[in-house]
Amino acid sequence: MDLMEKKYELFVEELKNEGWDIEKLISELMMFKFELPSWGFGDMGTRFATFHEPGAARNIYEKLEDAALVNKLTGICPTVALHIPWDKVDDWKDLKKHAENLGLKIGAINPNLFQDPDYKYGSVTNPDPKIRKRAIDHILECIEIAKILESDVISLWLADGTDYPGQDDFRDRKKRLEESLKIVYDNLPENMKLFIEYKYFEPAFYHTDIQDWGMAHLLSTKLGDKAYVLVDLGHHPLGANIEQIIAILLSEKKLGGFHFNNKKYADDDLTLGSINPYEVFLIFKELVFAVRDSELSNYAKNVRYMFDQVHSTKSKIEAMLQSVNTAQYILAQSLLVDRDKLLDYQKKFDLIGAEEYLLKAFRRDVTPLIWKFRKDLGLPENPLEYYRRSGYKVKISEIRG
Ligand code: PSV
Ligand code: MN
Repeated sequence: MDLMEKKYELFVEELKNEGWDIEKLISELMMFKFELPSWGFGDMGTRFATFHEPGAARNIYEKLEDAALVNKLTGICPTVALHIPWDKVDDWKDLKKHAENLGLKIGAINPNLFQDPDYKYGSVTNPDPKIRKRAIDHILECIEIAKILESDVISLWLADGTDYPGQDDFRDRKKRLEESLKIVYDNLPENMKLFIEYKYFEPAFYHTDIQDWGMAHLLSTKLGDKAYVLVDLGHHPLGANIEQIIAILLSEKKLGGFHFNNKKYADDDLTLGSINPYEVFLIFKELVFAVRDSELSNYAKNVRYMFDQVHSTKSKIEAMLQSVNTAQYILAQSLLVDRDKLLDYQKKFDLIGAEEYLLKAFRRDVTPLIWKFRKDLGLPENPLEYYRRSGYKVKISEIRG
């Protein structure tokens, strides 16, 4: 018996003594899938510079190939989000076939309403009806693309906002926003969801039109059952209690999905958990509680976990493998929190007991559980190390230049 097997047996023993069902934990772990962003594999930068990484994917076909490798090594990333027009191709059916041949499906379609000079003063909120129509038409085009690719999510983020007080009228902009989104919503097929992403500042500096989860929730509630809020972890002011936002949105069944990343100062797009892993744990705890709650379970199992990270200084494929590993590791830790046990401490107002109970799970070495998960699926024990030894990087550097 090798060392990992021994460790696993001890771990199982320990968990059994605490009343955990190991098979159930493994199947829960299996339930969580993480979507990769196409834009995380190409050369992307900051507004200061874009550094070229040798071998970085040059187009959507190559991005899908790199994403497929991440999925092959981790077993939990079967879908890839696209950004239109960054990933636009002439033949969508061919792209779909390419994805399928690689064992992938296309995930969320992200319209791009922030690059065109026409959107200088806004897209769907623009005072000019011609520009509003142009923006709406682009989203409708994305719905058509989603239909061909059999994607069931349109993920909307707006750069709309103003830079100076008095620049435009808040209430008029809200009205235009609601009217535009209504047209989009009415064109969604039955099985398609609209995710509404918020961001409290940037690129507009005075106000943004969908500034926080309250506004995204208001819009999605007015629109209807197919509209949900998307939480990008980097889109909150410093110190915001994101796990509370998650709990509230879950209780309203209005959380659609995530854009995982981590921030230090602003929308830094750093890898998940690199700055504050405890926050990630507390967020996952809310998700695990919801998945285990009979009233919320069916809905909560459909929440989408997507990464929205741009690795301008880290090696891209490695950073993605690192992120997926972090997500799964912290998820495994949060699976080891039993809500009823926590409630017992809460009922007794035992603050220290409750916190220590959480910290015990957060500090736990869950490597044996992940090891078993990967072994059962025939995956490498350590995807990142496997990748580093695989020679893939050298190969793509040669081929792609
Ligand atoms: C905006 O900051 C954002 O989070 C949106 O999700 C965009 O689609 C994405 O980043 C692309 O960079
Ligand atoms: Mn995002």
